[in-house]
Amino acid sequence: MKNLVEKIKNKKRLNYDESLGLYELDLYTLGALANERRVELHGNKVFYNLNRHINPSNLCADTCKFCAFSAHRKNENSYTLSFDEIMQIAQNAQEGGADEVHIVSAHNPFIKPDETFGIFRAIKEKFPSLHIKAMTAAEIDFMSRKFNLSYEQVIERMCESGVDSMPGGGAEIFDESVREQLCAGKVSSENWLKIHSLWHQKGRQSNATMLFGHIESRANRIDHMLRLRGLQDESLGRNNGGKFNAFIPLVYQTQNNYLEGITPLSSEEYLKTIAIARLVLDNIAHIKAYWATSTLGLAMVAQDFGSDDIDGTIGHERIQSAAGAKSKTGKEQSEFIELIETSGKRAVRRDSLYNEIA
Ligand code: V47
Repeated sequence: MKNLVEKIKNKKRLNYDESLGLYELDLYTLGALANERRVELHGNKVFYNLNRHINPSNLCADTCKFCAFSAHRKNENSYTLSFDEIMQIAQNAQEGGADEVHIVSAHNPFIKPDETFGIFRAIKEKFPSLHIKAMTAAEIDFMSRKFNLSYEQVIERMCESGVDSMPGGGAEIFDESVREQLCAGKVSSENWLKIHSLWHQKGRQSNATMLFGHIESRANRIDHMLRLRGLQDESLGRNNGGKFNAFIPLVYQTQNNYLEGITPLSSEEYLKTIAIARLVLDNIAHIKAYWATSTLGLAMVAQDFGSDDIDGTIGHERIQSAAGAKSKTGKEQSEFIELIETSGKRAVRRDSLYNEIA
């Protein structure tokens, strides 16, 4: 353990065994090491943004066991927002001062690519100041298979229609055997990484998530982080601006889905994983404690354990709140600022690519 701590202090890259070994450190030693790295990178800043989530439909061809948001066609709770409804949400977002719309849909086979791209184009034309963060790699893979388009073609159309960056969803856990149990039939790990790589090759930026606290092991989490670190090395090596901006560990929410008997993740395990992410992902600038899955209180504590971001105000959150998270109604900027400032840190409103907004 002494050697491992030395290696971290000397900023040496950690291998698989060393990364996994970090879980054996006590929480406070680990947290202090991660905090040191966080302070070097970001000082006492805590980043947040003003955003609005838009989920055009919950009607889904896939049946991921962890998901409480998706609905089958014959389920009376299934919905698909109209073009006008989506435009109205975007207008409200802009009028409410949001900088970003985060648009993620279930894999609805009845929505044609022209409709999806038409919405992005219309939002960009009418509200050019809104950054469009849209389409997970899982959605891109689904559209590609369903409508016979290559990944390159889907990505080209995203760029043409005004999508600015990609969200990090759909990554779940990369280990193939766990993935098979959780979300068989959805985008493979290899293709999730390939799609982000193609996006980065265009000089574009994206995020990466990891869903944890279900049936995965600690080793699976480390494997997940190392695959992201590997891709980020390649993307940064191109030097064209394409990269992952943030790593977002999502705490699995346990209600209303098809995974049974899962003990909710402890706060200690959450904080250890945030700290380990900060130390292992030496090439990803930001570690986001997404308040919707961790609670805002724990997201704030995570700011002393390696994280530097709490995500955004959201507006109306549907995915995690369907599975029990207390995130349905979003947050006010004033609450973020008050919490961050009273914790002795500096609240920094950012845009979607981490440029600071005065
Ligand atoms: O990929 C689904 C997750 C994700 C559950 O890029 C669940 O800035 C917890 O990716 N418990 C979508 N999580 C959300 C997402 C995201 C969120 C915030 C910011 C960004 C970003 C991306 O939601 C899915 C899936 O892993 N999810 N069900 C659940 N029961």
